[in-house]
Amino acid sequence: MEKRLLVYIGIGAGLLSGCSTSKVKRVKANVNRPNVIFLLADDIGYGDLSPYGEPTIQTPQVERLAAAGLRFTDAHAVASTSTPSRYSLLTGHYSWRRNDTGVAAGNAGMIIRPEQQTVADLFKQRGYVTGAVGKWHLGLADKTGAQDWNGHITPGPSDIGFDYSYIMAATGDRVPCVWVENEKVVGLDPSDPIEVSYHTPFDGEPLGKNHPELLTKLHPSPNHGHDQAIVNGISRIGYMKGGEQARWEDENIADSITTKAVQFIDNNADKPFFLYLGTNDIHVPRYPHSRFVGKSGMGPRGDAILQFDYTVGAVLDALERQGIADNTLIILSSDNGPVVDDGYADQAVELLGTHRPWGDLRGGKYSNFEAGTRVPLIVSWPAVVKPGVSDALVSHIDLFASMATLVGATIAEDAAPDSRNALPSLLGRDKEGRGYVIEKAGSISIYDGEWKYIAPSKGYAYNSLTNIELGNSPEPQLYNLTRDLGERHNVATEHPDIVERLLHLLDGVRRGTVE
Ligand code: NG6
Ligand code: CA
Repeated sequence: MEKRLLVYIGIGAGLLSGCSTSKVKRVKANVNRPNVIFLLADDIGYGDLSPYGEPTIQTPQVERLAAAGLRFTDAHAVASTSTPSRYSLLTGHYSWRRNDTGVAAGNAGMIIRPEQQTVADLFKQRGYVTGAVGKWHLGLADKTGAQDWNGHITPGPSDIGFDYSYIMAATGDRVPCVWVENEKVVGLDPSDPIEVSYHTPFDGEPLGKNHPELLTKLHPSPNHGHDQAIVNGISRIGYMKGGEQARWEDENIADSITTKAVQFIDNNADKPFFLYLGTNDIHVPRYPHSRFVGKSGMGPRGDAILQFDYTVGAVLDALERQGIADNTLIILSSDNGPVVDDGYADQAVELLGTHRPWGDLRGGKYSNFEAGTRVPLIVSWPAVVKPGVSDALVSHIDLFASMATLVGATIAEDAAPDSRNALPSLLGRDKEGRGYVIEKAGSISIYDGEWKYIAPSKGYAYNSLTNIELGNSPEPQLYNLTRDLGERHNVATEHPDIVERLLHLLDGVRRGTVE
């Protein structure tokens, strides 16, 4: 820890050096206690936001953020699905070191245990007010099925560092489809209690698979599941009964999240705060508000991107209105890469046109190839960060230690073993970044900024439901991403020495013998 504190002081000095006297004062006043917002999109791909260069989509509010900040071209989520990606982002611990961090059911127990230190704990330790708004997907209560949906759902976000929370338990396509505010379901009528099961349907509750006529908003795609409980004209994964008044309407999800996020900012504008804001956009089921319907020309998937953009704009507006935009550090990113058909017949495939959610990358969500985990990442902190583009190699795994450094928090003895301070890269002082990143999908990969090794695995090479190349192969794979960003040419047999070096590095990280 001492080492990390020293780094912190060093960076403080680095930020100040070379500035004019007046600038020094301004930065000095700001540098230690900025507000911090993690704005985490769901399933938004490398090519889905217009600052990343695809001409087919316009996201002006993300552009506004990018114009004031630093846009990273080589940023990586830890995993290609939500739960393991978010787990690592909040804890600085590789999710693949545990075997219980896969995509969580809506009644999963809490994956981060109260005794585990989180990013939110770091901020709280330093006197910040902390909040989690939006998608959670990290489990609630002691164990699977143990939630008291009609009472206090505990342990919950307040046990892992969040003073305030307004969350959906899992995903839009998983029951229970209700908001949980400070660990209680919002708007619950006690005479209509909620029951949730991931095993057994409830008598008398119609299911999507038997009652397609009740699916007034969206139908599931064939063979994807999503055909169990029907909530507001959309069938979901899992069974749910009761809580009629508390159920969300999908067209209002983004507004609910945005409103609560803006309220959190307004309520805490006079103190330093940390907000973990996870949008539901653009996860399935995609059913945006009518304001966005038809606006992208790409159907609900594109419209959901515009809705995401609106949320970004509302956050920026709130910060400006409160006069705190300059001293707020925003880190915008996505939990994993893009998927077009993820289980609902929303015409995403038919209406995609020439849009490339994955940009120049291969694969998508669930994939070992780069589109699975290379994600948009924009850092904005007007008082400190110079706008521009950074090719530094960065990973969500380092947000934990970077935030500890930023605010001078003490990292607990056994916490965040995989996280390193990357503040110099995130703030634009260091152009290189990490020596390597590790990415987890069906298999595991290691990438050093030029070479990427994908370990052999038994999984399917291709998923015909989502139409995604998963990148699993029984053979070792090696790609030179500098020359072959699209991972077309496996050169493992030509470069056994490089395979050996990366494998050795990966093993060292796995065993904990390499930093
Ligand atoms: C998959 C779901 C998919 C989505 C995903 C989780 C099926 C066939 N597919 O299992 O729709 O919910 O899990 O997405 O059930 S994530 O972004 O939250 O990880
Ligand atoms: Ca996701």
